[in-house]
Amino acid sequence: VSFSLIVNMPMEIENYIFQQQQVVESALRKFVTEKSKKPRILHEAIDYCLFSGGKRLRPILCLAGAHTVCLKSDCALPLACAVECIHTYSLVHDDLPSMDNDDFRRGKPSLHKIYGEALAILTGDALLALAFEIASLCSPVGKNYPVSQMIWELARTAGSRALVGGQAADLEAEGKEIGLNQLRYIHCRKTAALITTSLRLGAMAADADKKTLNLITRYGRSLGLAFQIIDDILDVTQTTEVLGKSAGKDQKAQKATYPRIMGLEYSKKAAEFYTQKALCYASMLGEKGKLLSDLANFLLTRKK
Ligand code: GRG
Repeated sequence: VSFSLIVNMPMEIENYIFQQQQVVESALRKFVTEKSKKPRILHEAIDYCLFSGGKRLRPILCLAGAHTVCLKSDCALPLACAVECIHTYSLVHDDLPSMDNDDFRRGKPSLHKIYGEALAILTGDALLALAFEIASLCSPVGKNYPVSQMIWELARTAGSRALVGGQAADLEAEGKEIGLNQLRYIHCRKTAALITTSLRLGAMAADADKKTLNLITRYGRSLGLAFQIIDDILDVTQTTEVLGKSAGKDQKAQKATYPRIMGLEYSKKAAEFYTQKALCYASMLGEKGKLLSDLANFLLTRKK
């Protein structure tokens, strides 16, 4: 798949995000429709969750990681689509009755409410496999980071030390009183890891030097923590209708969140603190850090 990703900077961050969303949307469509459409019901389910109004944050960050290194870079597109497939799979499995038991996602019935639990598990499994199939199509611009290294990093991030590990720790903490350190441990794995890897993979595909990659990594960790805290704040401040969250949440074991442990005001300060940290790393990138600073500021003030 080849799309023109040439970005003319400076550009308003909202325009950048909108433009990259379109790029990701068409690339994902292409990757998915290239697949055999049988079994029909499984592919219908894949379409349902992959094209249901996600913000495409992780793929945009992946592309932004590449654009930070080289504005004319379109090499990260398969990786961008791969991280979105992993993110989507994690949401589908997270919504299952045995996990977070959510009936709604993005204002629409969760996948298992429409297709049943068994098919939702299989859809998640298929998306996880699809992520690696798509990622393997990446052709990095240089020789510093072979595709095998990027696939290794993606696998580590999806696995027991990060995404799945964070989810397991989250489930274990359910109904218990946990402290800020444990909450941070969960957030680092459940949220910040995939966000950081998205940025890193984009930068690696564009052949970032070691110093740039290091700063982008630190930026990603802080941005990821800020993103999760903002998500928890929005959960409290936005109406359930706007967020499309399950109205039955109260009947379930409450998950630990920043606002629940520290209160809303402290949580807002924490989100600002981690965003400032991200901004600091972006500024250390000099002129080329502008895109990442704009993205961090945008995410801090997001409303959904
Ligand atoms: C089941 C392996 C497995 C992992 C689940 C992703 C996850 C871990 C749980 C979902 C619940 C949650 C609060 C996750 C933290 C990450 C997060 C804030 C996800 C929502 O991301 P957005 O806002 O989603 O980017 P959209 O809908 O825009 O794609």
